[in-house]
Amino acid sequence: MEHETPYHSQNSIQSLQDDLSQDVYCQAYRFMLTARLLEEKLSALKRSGKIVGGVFLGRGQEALSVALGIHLRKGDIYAPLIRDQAGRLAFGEGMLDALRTYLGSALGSMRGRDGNVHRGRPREGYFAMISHLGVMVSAVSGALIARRFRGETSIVGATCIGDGGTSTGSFHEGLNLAAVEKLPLVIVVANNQYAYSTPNSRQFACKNLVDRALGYGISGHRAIGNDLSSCLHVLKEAVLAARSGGGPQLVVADLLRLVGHADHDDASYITEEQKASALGRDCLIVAQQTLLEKNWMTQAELTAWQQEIEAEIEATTARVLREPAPDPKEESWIPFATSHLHIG
Ligand SMILES: Cc1ncc(C[n+]2csc(CCOP(=O)(O)OP(=O)(O)O)c2C)c(N)n1
Ligand SMILES: [Mg+2]
Repeated sequence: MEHETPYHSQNSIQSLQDDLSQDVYCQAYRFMLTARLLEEKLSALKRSGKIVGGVFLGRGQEALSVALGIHLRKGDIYAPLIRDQAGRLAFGEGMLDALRTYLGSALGSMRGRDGNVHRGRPREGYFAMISHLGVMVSAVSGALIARRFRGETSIVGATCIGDGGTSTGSFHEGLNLAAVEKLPLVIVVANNQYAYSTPNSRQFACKNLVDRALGYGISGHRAIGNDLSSCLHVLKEAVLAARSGGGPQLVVADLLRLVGHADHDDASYITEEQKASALGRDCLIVAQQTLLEKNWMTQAELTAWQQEIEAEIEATTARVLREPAPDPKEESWIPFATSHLHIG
């Protein structure tokens, strides 16, 4: 039986460009472009044998990722996952820290001891990823309870997981706890239609993942995942609602992952029909078109940004490649697990 959804989603999903701020849009676009170009470089470094371990790309998901990161502020908790390079940059991570972790530099935030996506600064509320499935939902919920014990208010904790992640026990436990405790938690689901190669039809039986919000007694929102305008609007609304006492907010955005799960996956299971549909539009191209149509940027300015960012990526990579690797004899390293106990 179908139920009436109490979500603000139906308003949000329409094209909400009217009160869109040019500054925020341009800033968000720059983070998206930086993430895309940085990940292209990381992919090349992986192919040339300079990066050990997995390189996961956020291609096609940058608009959603940046929209969350840009609406968080200092003091908030952010647990980015494997496709969140854009959100990480928007939350304040420099590309230097990203490259240092991927390339194993001793000067990075993980001191070369933990690689790639497993990077963060837990004491600053920027969590290093444990797993890209549901577990960060529980980690952020727990951290929000700790913050509440300390009397901290007006903060938000957020993470962005995949559709596959919503099928795990940790997602349900973490979200249920957050709902009961009315925690200021924002969970963004990047519904890219596949959990690795398993299609949604074999993953969940509800009509739309946002319907799950009803079962938990929390607010649900829908966004158009490859439309930066929609993502910015919906995330602004969700983060504000959580910050002002509205309890957990579930945001579900439909999109298509424009790459495989990782570099070993050719994504041949994504159908041609899906790629040709509205879901398959590249969010970066959509954002570029909006910038040009609204006369917010010229083609020359877009090209100049691209050149500037490429030059910064090349210079930062060269710098990091000259940095030392960790010394196995060094004993001052605080084990990763212990550093996680000191939240905030
Ligand atoms: C705890 C855990 N269980 C299972 C896996 C195996 N696994 C790798 S990817 C994946 C599906 C992820 O799907 P989704 O969250 O939709 O991510 P996507 O690749 O689509 O972004 C699974 C089950 C894992 N890596 N970790
Ligand atoms: Mg998925």
